[in-house]
Amino acid sequence: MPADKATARKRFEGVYNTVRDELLAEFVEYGMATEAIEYYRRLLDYNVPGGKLNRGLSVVDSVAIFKGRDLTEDEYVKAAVLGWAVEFLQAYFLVSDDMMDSSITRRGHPCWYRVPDVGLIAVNDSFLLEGAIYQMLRRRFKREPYYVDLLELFHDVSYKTEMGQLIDVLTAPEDKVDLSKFSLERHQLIIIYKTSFYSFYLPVALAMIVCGFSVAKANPSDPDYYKIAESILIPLGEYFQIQDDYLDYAGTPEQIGKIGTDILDNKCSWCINTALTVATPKQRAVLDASYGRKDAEAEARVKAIYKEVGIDERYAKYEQSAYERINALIDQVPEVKGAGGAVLKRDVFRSFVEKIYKRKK
Ligand code: GPP
Ligand code: MG
Ligand code: MG
Ligand code: MG
Repeated sequence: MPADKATARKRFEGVYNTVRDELLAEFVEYGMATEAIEYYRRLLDYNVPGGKLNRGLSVVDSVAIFKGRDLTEDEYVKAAVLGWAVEFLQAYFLVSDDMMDSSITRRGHPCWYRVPDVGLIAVNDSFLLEGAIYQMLRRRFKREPYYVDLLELFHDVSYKTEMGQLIDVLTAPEDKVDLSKFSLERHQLIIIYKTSFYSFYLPVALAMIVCGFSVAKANPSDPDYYKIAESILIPLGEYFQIQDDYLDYAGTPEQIGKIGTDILDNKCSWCINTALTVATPKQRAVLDASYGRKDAEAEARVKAIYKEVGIDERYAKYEQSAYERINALIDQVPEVKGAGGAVLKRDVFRSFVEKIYKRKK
């Protein structure tokens, strides 16, 4: 990792320690039992830091790009707390997603629900992770004129992600494999809702709110900056989730920090949908008989068909075309001044693309 990136990460992680200590201090103030305080600390440290931190760091980076200068200490801490709020949201989703997906490992460690003494308590733990977001926001932003905008954004994006998770799991019933239910259109709907809004739109929209892009238009003729941002960040999120789907099949556990479960779990993933569009009747019969079965040999047969139909080459082609298409969209962003004086800079979007292009984890 380049030195400046490592320094940025360190500084950002310093704010996590502050936030965690404030949350723990609240537990003390509420008179929580010592064992609950210790459990809560373990829950936070196990699940919140330790990821790639792309989403959280993007809030800080986006605020700095919008402002076009170094941030003051107060501006930095505010942006970093919002970044950590996104990371808490992600932790909340991942703790529950891993239970729903029966996953084994996450970030190179057992999934939280599989840690001894945790089990189904992880359901409540995920609620605590979500609740912590609103404690953090209240402490730092209650007096800001945009406080309600922040709350509404978190609520709205959470709801959309939960809708996405709903169609993800409904399209992947454990006991009824029916590949005719799958399609690239269904896949697109799932990934826009389950991933794009919270992973890409949310960090930039948060930065926009603190930089003074008004949520309500001052004049009807003003451009809708949030819609412009969404029109780039949603396709970018689709690209990111297609990478996630591909790496679930092609990545090693050492590389991606998790063991892929999409084939076993009957998931409506980009790989199976792409294979279905080109499979011969014979290959299709193997997929019908082997997909979504909790059985390593059946999984290997599906992977063999993926190889036969050239998934790796198809993915490389997809990745290149997505990269070019998204860059062309970014070229069209109008870099004009918003009502608060901030400019919707193209570099905010470009820095995202560069963070994920050809990622291997
Ligand atoms: C990623 O899906 C989507 C989420 C983590 C959103 C979950 C939303 C909830 C409301 C729980 P995934 O299952 O492909 O992710 P991974 O591969 O990391 O398990
Ligand atoms: Mg999952
Ligand atoms: Mg999932
Ligand atoms: Mg996945």
